[in-house]
Amino acid sequence: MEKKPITIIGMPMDLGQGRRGVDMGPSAIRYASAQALLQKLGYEVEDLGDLHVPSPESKSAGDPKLKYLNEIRDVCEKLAETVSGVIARDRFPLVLGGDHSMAIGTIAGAAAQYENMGVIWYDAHGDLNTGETSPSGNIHGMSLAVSLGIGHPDLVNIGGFAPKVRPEHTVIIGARELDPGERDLIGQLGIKVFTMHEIDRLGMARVMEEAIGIVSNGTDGVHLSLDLDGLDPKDAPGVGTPVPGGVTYRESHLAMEMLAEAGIVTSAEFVEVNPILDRENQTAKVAVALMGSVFGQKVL
Ligand code: B3U
Ligand code: MN
Ligand code: MN
Repeated sequence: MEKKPITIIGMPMDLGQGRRGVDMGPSAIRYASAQALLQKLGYEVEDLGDLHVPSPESKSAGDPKLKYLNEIRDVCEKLAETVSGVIARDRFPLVLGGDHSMAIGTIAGAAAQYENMGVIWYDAHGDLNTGETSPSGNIHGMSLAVSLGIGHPDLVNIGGFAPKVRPEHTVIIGARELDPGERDLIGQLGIKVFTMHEIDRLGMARVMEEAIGIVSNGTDGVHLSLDLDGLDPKDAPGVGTPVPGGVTYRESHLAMEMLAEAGIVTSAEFVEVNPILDRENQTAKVAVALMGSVFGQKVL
């Protein structure tokens, strides 16, 4: 398979949620030797460093229903430009986070380069809230809705077009905590959600076969948005909102290996790694191990 050169972008984003430390996620993932692993797998890798994100202490949160809206809009615009530019140079953007509000920027940038992009949202949550339905006002719980064109216009129109992705090209994997408004939206839009129930019942192999079918049907690119809280907190404890009963380390590797075999992923982000809440950088190490599988690492 073609080994497209990889560009790493750090996004020290922590304005989309309330727990400090997730801005250090990119450093923790780099410290877990992401670049060295990818080079060992035969990729040419460049690292653009971190984009600038203002610290929450230097700003006021503003509207409690959409905290740090203006700041998140501005940094996501910048991330979108960066990601779009990387793809235009025929490289694979690999974005390190950072809280999940950054996906608004990553997806805007990738969708600018693909006509019809599929999205795999690997997460304990749906991130399908709006300012009206969110119980927290945290934008990291709204980023998938925004990418589907639903939410505050300042976020929805980042990059100058909307929506970025269509519900029929979107799958959520690992969901086990959804708010009432998110459930309504899933029903309205008909998004395919593989909750933990389906993963337990069908097994990860079957879930991934179906998921790959959905995101690659009629699409010319696929973005992987992997929230580490999709995994079980025993395997990935360093996340801001752990939810028990998650996807295991093994199942997650299988999922990533199947994506690599399918050869469909054209951009990726690994988000919500919070080293302050972690144990000896375990969650960043898991992120890097999963990256290895997405980029084709095999035992034999
Ligand atoms: N659904 C809740 C909680 C949440 C969303 N994403 C994370 N937590 N990581 C909310 O605030 O929207
Ligand atoms: Mn998330
Ligand atoms: Mn989550």
